[in-house]
Amino acid sequence: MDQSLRYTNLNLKEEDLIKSGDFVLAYYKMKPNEKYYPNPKALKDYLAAAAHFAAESSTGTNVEVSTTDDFTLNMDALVYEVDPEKEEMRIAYPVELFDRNITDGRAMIVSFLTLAIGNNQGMADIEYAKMHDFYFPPRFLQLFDGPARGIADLWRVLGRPVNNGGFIVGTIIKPKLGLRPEPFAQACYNFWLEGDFIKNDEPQGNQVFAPMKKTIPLVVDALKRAQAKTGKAKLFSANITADDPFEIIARGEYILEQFGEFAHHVAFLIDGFVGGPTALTTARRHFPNQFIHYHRAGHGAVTSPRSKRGYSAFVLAKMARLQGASGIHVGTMGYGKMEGYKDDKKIAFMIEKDSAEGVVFKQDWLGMKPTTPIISGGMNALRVGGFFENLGHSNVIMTAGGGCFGHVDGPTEGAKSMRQAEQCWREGADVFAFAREHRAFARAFVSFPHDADRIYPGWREKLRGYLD
Ligand code: CAP
Ligand code: MG
Repeated sequence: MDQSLRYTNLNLKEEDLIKSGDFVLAYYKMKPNEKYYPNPKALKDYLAAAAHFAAESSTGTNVEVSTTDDFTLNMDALVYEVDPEKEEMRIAYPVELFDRNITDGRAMIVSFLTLAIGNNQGMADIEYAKMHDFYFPPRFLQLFDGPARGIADLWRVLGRPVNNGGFIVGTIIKPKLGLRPEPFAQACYNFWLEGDFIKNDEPQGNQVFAPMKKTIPLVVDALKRAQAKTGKAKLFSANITADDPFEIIARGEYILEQFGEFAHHVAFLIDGFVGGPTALTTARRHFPNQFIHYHRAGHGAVTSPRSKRGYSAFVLAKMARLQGASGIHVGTMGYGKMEGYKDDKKIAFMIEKDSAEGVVFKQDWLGMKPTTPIISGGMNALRVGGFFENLGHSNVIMTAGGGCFGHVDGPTEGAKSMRQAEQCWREGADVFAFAREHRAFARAFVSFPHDADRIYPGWREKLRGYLD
């Protein structure tokens, strides 16, 4: 059934939709299924597919229903722009479509997902559809929690300026799993002698070989000893992800109790993609004083450019800021081990600025606190310079697991090599001249020779005598 008369209106102008403040806008790459629409590049067929997509994403189904009344028609999502050749469509969703809390009237990402990336992902007549950008109008944007804490709170704990407080040297305790409490805490201590920030790896929690109630007290002890030894504050991002919100709360409360006077040194890690908006919001609302660290493990299933369904990493990051993530992993923009691209810096800009150009929509955040880009995935001292050259600044958290625990001289020197690498970039120094003066950085060449060959050809000759 062709529903395009009801669910499309190509006379609508995007600037008017934005000016009205009454619509959430979404931009998709969509291809109709040729079995249902023989000419998917033809406007008529493309509109028919887009109309069905909009119907299933708002007020309709695949047939007319007798109960539809005039008010219902006001709630229709409307396709207002298409380009069949480029497989692009834009849909305007009336703000009133989206669910609101009975507790405080606020809006929820889970409702945005259920509609805008819901049944429309599995429709027989749609070959694929993927959201690449969305826009929230002011009156809807303000219904989201946004971050309570941010990198400024971490810089404050570290005793740094709360503006441009600089690079936070982080790691992930590796191996990913398998360390029992004592070696885990020892790894923390060794890194903290030179590093700032440690996170649990995304699956680390309360495994039977490393019960949280044995591990966390030892981590607290390691933090105290490292702070005493270095005279510097140290940070720990503790994973509290679980299926049950009450478990999330129990973990967080236990950890804060154990950290005691240093509870403000604790961030809470939530595996936000697999845990979903409920997990993130449970942490955000129950622990508003803590930095909420959004790990996105699993996101590649839908965000990868190889996936033509779901939504992009850019959309994921925008949703994370709305949910209240203080920081989210944004990838390494082609400089690390995970798939990523230089242009992914658009993700970082969108979540840290108060107004930013997106893929197609400009988004004003109206003072919502920023979400800090967290850089992770195959990073080591040799990859740092290129990354920051692309991003343009180093006011981020970078967590290097293999980059620190794979350093030939261990995690203390690994942490030092990361800090030296950022300093080298920030000072615009010649890498080889800098390496000759900074041993931990020089030893990163020995630690990661394949990277060294690729990034700094001739390094063996140029650093001869400085590598031992
Ligand atoms: C990195 C990491 C992170 C990934 C996540 C890992 O370890 O801890 O989870 O970076 O990817 O388990 O691989 P390494 P992203 O530093 O040893 O690579 O940040 O892109 O979400
Ligand atoms: Mg990890």
